[in-house]
This record gives sequence, structure tokens and C-alpha cells, in this order.
Amino acid sequence: MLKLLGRSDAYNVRKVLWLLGELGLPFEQEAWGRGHRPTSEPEFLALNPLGTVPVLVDGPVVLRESHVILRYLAARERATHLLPEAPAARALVEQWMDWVAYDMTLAMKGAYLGGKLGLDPWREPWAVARGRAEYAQGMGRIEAALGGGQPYLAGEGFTLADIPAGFLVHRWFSLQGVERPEMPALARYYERLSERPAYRAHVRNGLA
Ligand SMILES: N[C@@H](CCC(=O)N[C@@H](CS)C(=O)NCC(=O)O)C(=O)O
Repeated sequence: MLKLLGRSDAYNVRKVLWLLGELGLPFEQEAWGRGHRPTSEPEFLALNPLGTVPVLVDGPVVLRESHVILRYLAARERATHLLPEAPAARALVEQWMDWVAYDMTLAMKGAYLGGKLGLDPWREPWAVARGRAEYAQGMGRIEAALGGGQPYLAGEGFTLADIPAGFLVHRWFSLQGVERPEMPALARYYERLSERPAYRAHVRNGLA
């Protein structure tokens, strides 16, 4: 049985919960992280010395890094509709995943950890303002990608490209006190994702 370590309210854990739901895979979950068992405990650090959640345990396989776990699960289940095998099609999916991981993380830290939760050091006014501006710019990139009528980021079908980005979109529409320019394709994308039961269960579930 797959085991997922991590609290259900953590951004990086929710992405994995969403995919597990999409795949209909049975799993056990242990709630580790802020507000639950501290990841500084030796039992956790033995699995992930970085002390971050999520961690996925699949028999002898122990993995950290949410996007690696997403790719692992899709490959394990041979879910090529979510992560194609052909290099070019696969790259079109992965470019959106890497964009979120590399380019959008600081935006989210400023806008959410600083602007919403008031956590140090992100609550510094310049970090909040910068985070919100970069977040808006990022949402504009999704608006532009989908503005021609393409339903999902990698094309006609839902793929792993939509999981990290789909979470960002949810958080964007959940943030208070943020100026949101009109982005009709982004709004339609949010509603399209919301038709998915696993998205409603783990992402658009009342938590920001
Ligand atoms: N790059 C890592 C980042 C993991 C990460 O920062 N996780 C946060 C939760 S979203 C964490 O472990 N926070 C510490 C805690 O909850 O105690 C990934 O994608 O999995």
C-alpha cells in the first residue's frame, strides 16, 4: 500500500492528494508538518533529511519533492494520458510543472505566506507587493496560453501540467485584498478544473 506522509492542508501535499484521487489509488496517509507531527523528528528525517512534506513511500521506494512524486505515480500507473511517453509531448507537460516550481514559488510565498498568513520573512511589505505582482503576471501567462480556446495547458486533455498550475489558480481566486485583472480564460479554466471531483476534494475544498 502506498503511504503519503504530510498534512492535508499543505500546498505540496494537496497536489499529490489530487493526483491520487485522479488515479483512484488506495493509500495510507500520516499527517506530518506544521500543526501536526514535526518533521524534525528522527523518524521523519530518516525518510527525508530535508524535513519537507510530502514524502511518498512505495515499498522500498522513498521519494520527496512533490513534482517528482507526481511524475513517479503517473509513470507507475502507466497513465500516459497524464504524462505522455513521447519526448516532445512529455516536455510540453513538464514545462508547465517546472515553471510553477521555479518561477512561481517566490510569488506564492510573498502573496500567500506573507500577504495572507503574515509569516516571516515574507510579510515584509516589499515581498508581499512583489509576490502579488508576480502572481498576477503568472496568471496572465496562463490566460494567454488558454485564451485561444485550448482547454488545458498541454492541449485538449487534462495532464500533469494542470496540477501544479491548477493549484496556483485556485489560490489566486482565494486570495483576499488582491487586485485581480479580468482574465476570462483563466476563470473558465478554474471552473473546468472544478468539475473534477479530486480537485474539489483536495484543492477547491474551502482552504486557500
Ligand atoms: N520542493 C518541495 C517543497 C516542499 C515544502 O516546502 N513543503 C512544505 C509544505 S507545502 C513543508 O514541508 N513545510 C514544513 C511543514 O509543514 O512543517 C516539494 O515540492 O515537495
